[in-house]
Amino acid sequence: MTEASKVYPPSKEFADNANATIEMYQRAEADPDEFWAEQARRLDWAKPFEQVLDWSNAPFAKWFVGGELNVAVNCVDRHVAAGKGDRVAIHWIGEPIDDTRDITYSQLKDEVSRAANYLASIGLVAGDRVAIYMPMVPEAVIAMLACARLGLTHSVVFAGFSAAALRSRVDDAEAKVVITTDGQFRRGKPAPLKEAVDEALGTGDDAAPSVEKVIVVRRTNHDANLNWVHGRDVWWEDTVAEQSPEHTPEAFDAEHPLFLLYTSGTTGKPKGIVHSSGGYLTQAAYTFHNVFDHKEGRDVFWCTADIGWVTGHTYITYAPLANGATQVIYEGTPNSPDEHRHFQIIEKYGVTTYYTAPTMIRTFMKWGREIPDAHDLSSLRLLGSVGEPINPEAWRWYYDVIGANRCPIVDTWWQTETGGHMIAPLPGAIATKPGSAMRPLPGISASIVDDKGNSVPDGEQGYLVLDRPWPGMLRGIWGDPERFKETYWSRFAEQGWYFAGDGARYDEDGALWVLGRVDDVMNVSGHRISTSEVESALVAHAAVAEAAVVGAADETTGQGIVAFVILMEHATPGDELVAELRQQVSVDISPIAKPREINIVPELPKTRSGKIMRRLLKDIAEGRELGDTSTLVDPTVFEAIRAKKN
Ligand code: 6R9
Repeated sequence: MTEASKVYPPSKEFADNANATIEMYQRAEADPDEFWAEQARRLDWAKPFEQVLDWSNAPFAKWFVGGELNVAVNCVDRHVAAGKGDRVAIHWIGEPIDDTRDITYSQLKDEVSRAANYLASIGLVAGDRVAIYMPMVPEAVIAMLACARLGLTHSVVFAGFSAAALRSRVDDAEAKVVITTDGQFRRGKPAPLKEAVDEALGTGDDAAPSVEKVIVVRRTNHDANLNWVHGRDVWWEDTVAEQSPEHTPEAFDAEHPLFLLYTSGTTGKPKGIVHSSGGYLTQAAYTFHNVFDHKEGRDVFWCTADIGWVTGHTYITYAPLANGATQVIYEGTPNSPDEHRHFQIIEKYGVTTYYTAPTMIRTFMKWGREIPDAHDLSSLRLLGSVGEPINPEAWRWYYDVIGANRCPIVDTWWQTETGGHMIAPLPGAIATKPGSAMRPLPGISASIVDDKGNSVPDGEQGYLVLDRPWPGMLRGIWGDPERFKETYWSRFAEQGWYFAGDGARYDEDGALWVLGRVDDVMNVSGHRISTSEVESALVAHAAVAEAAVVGAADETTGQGIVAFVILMEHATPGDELVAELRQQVSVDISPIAKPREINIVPELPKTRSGKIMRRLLKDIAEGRELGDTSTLVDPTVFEAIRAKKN
């Protein structure tokens, strides 16, 4: 096993000052309802809730029954009212150097109020849907909060998605408004964005039936006037910016749908995951405070995600702002203009808490430690990881090189569907282990079971299930309650458990290892091998920067393991290296896990959220036509991979 038995306890200093305590686990276990009620009181309620959880119509949950709140007020106004209006909420950093904006909580309140006033003025009412298709500009967060303020349900569509992807999401949600920008910066160059909206929304008979208005923020000064539809299209600068900064908010029911976020399933069209207001914000606020050990007025938080995926929703827009945090939002890519950009930002803004994905860390490893070493990163005190299992090799590099052996790493397992962190170490309260998400957070209950729902012994792989409801849980799939039940609740219907779709195991010390999607668990000659375990073994070799592994159909063994690897700059490709890599896997895991095929490739296909699209690699490995590539950052990567493979 590529599994470090070494445990990393927190430093005494960190532990002494940590927000979280070990006692929280017991307290939550003893009375989960009371524990969650206590967490909900982190928020300002216009009307207090009467009941913590109503699970009588499971799996349709109601949390904080009878309570009313305004999410935007909780994220913005209440901090201003508490005298923190001059605190910076957002250090916004544009991709072009020196294109920056600092936005205080007072300013944010004015901006959100203006946007809310405009959206109300065009007739939108609570419950209407608004699509947001924007790059990482402050107006994206402002637009989300303006929707929340009015009880409009937003649906953010990642600005890297195609026009077709946008259209299907707009139609499914019947969005009345689309908020976008003229263009966006991509690796130093401006690229059009409004054009994609025009293409998506169509004209004449083909026009998206629900859309009444398109609001365009000026970002790149692209000539967005080209296809301007009079009556439909307006500039943000001419409309929102003209509004009054005063807006009186209304409170909404705790269960009011705050947003939809589309996520792709294994089959079929994307699902619009529905999130609530009170429960979602409670979990966001609670986890941010404890998992990121947030110290108000002192920390500078930076989550490198895009708002187009759930990490950006929860840990850029809602959780930091609900906690009155100061955060960095960066518009650009990590190598624009060069590979120093992230480290320059950490240094310049004194970032204390940095939250990114394993793929980013492996990319930094590939670029070499000289780059971070050239910067003063001593402001950092906590590091986070999210999105996929982090291989121990990358964990240790993150710990040593970025964290200078000083910063706890929180490996946070959660999903679009869970709303916020679910399995992660509480820093300062428990030790960490490279590659393990450690244990469910206080208030969260998970188990690892076989097909029939029996707990599997420690050390063995099983299915990860959540056996108790939690406040941030999805409330459904937009417009499709049957699919909601079928996708998440049918596998263990008898027990009433949520099936997460991930494989996991507990190790001998009781630490939980998430092994990736169960569809990523391969079956080779009857042996269950996780793609991420083989990837970890490959990446542990000094020549390998990044690896992706898929199970390809094999006549004799059921599945055969096919690996795609990116080499370190200094490595020499060739048969000898391939033999070494196979040997490495054989030694690290077992000869059964030895890849049938190792392809050395220049790049891997990834979504903007940093996930390797194994489904597509599988298509290549099995010699099929490629499936849907619409969610890829750079679909041309395939040409390069195919060229190498053939
Ligand atoms: C937040 C987010 C969810 C899937 C999830 C799992 C994988 C996320 C992980 C992790 C191992 C972690 N995943 N975090 N696997 N360790 N710390 O990523 O949401 O885009 O919905 O993906 O990502 O497979 O089921 P989402």
